[in-house]
Amino acid sequence: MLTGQALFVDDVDLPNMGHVAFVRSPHAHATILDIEVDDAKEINGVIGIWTADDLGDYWQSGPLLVPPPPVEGMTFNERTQVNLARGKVRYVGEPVVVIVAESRYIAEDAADLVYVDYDLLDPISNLEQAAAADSAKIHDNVELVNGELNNVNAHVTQVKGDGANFDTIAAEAQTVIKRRFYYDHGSSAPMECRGIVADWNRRAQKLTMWDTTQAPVFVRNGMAAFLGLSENNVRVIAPFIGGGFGPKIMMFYPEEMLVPWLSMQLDRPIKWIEDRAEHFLATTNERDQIHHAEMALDADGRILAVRDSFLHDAGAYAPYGLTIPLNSQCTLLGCYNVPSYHSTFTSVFTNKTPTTPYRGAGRQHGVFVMERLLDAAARELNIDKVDIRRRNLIRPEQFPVNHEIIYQDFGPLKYDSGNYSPALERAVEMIEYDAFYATHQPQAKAAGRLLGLGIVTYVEGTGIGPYEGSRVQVQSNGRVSVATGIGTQGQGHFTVFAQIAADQVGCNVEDVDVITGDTDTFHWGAGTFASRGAVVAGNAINEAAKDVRGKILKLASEHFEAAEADLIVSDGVVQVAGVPDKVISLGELAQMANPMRGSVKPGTEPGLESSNYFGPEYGATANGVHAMIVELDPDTMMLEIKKYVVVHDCGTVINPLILDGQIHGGVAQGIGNAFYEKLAYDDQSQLLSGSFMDYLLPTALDVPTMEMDHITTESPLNPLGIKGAGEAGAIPVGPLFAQAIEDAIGREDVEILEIPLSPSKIWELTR
Ligand code: MCN
Repeated sequence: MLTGQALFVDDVDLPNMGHVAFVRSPHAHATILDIEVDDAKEINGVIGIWTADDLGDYWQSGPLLVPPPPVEGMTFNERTQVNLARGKVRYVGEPVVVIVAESRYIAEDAADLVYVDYDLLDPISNLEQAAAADSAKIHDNVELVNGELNNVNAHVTQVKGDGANFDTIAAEAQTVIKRRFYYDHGSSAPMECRGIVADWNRRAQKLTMWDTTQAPVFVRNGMAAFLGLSENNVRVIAPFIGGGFGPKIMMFYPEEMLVPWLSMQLDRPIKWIEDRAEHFLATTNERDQIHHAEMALDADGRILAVRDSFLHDAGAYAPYGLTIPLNSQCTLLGCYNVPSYHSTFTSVFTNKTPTTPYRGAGRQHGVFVMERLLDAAARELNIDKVDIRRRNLIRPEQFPVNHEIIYQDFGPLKYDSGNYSPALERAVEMIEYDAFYATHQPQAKAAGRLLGLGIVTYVEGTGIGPYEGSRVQVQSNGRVSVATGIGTQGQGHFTVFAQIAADQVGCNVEDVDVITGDTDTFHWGAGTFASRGAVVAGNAINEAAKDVRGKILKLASEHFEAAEADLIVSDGVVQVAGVPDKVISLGELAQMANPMRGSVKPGTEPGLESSNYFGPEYGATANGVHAMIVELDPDTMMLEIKKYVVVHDCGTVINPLILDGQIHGGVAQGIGNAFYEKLAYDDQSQLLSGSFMDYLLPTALDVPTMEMDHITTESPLNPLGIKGAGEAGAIPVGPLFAQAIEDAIGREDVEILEIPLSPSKIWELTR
């Protein structure tokens, strides 16, 4: 990758390839009166132009990706995205016309000559406005919920314990903390935007698709179904990808649906590469939520009950389902004993780009609410902020913990295992909590400097099913190949999966070749999301490699006429213990397992090969603590991170270097989301920060060196004892910033209830 030799989608260059440009809506909410394409068709080099009317039945989108959870009494209005807008546009950037030309230049020129006549409707740019009973309707036939909530995608209530009686509990509590919280939109901003090349080979009746997807098997299955092909006649390759971070799981984007269809229509390869401006408008993003949350506590600061009601912004369509708000609802409970919980969310349609999971996938919203409520309670009850957390942590003997509500995998929200207190105490020690408050902060204050400390905890539900699979094979040259169905976006899967296979088989890690993200190489699986690769694909590889090891031992024991127990497999050779000349390489054994003379006996198979699968009973819960010290410039409110500490528990660590890299990356994104980045919309739902001139990503200068430590609490749910880690860095950074900045400002009347922050936001708050 670093030398530019890796294959990215834009590197795929096929003979006779047509290039796509889209005409996208410049308006957030409008009726389409007329579309005029004749002038565009006149341009030399234009191959074809399609509007929704030209697509026949294909104008409508595919099915919902994740169906609604089985929560009793919920409302769910399914509105998936259409492939090209017909009659109405619902967000800026929605595709209206698709053009194929001999080059992208020609296609873009033609796009300029397409005239669309719009009649403007009231755009809905804000969540509370969208939900108001008298607001404009974004979709037809979406009835008011409870006679008052408009534009509802979903309305879901989940209750734990005595949560329904929150008012009674609150009446007897020492204190009740009640706040409104706001978490704004953000973009995942990968280095590489989306891209698709599709090549329909009529003679072979085979569609090959290179796609920047995180879920190649799902895309293969979906495209086969939409195009009326067998799954074996579609090959989806997810090559190297410049970052996925969630939005590249989304199926099916209109572009993903249309490019293969166009290849079949035109009988030639078709390519579409998303540019950055399109990415800001047309790739899903995440974040907008407004919470009204309450926490009842006793005099010792123990949580008695929490009640939360929140609005979640689905955007103009909700093709993905309810993963984000469900994650917010579930992750809010965090590391704490919350005996009673009442949570309602209303996912509403707005005239904005659809929202789908982005690293953390709604978990950070829940953590923000919980940690901020605890901070406010600590202040009110005059309890130290670490103490209030200590008093509420779930204890090791309480696991497994069943929270009684439904999680994103549709099973009950259960924590499999954990040891939360040592992680908190280690972070307290590493950030030098006591010394900070005894010495550093008072000294700084005396010198007119604003130093603040933040310390927050979180859980991350990881490693959910349904399953992944793997095929492990010893090749006749002695190399071991591993194939799995998930895609890779930079998580280091090639290394860690090789480690797992090498450990099991008994070879060197350099002798393992890993293939991910090619549906012709491995047929089954789900994809890379929800920090599940290590747990689910990792354990599938472990199982398949175990089988292969069994075959190696069996064959070698026959060959040497020695008991399997006397064989040692390591460094790619099998040896009879204590007999140095009885040694054979794995390559030679693989050749013997594929006989050119004699036969493979009934009930046995050729080769040293196995496919195996792993599906966890439910997700493994990782946890952690982030702590940081910041200094605020009192004149500019610019912030400097003096120290950043992460203590993390993801069970068995496969590769400490990769794990640290994952956490660095997550924290960097968390810092961006907490302090720099914001998808700012005006009241017409026009994006104001749609380029990197305005959408501010943190750079290496803004992201601090991190000090890290790991606690290991193995998950009982998988043989390797792993929990996922891919999103952990990003999850608790918002409340961490809020707490540390509040602490630096050090005024009773300044409380931070929204994310993202910025110097100007802090300035406003302090004035
Ligand atoms: N790992 C480990 N030991 C553990 C847990 C994980 O060594 N106990 C390693 C894994 O083997 C893997 C990596 O850490 O190499 C991440 O593992 P895991 O938590 O299973 O996450 P996934 O492999 O499922 O990756 C998805 C996750 C998600 S959901 C997002 S979003 C995200 C992330 O990974 N997107 C990323 N990290 C990313 N990193 C890069 N470079 N690019 C992205 O798009």
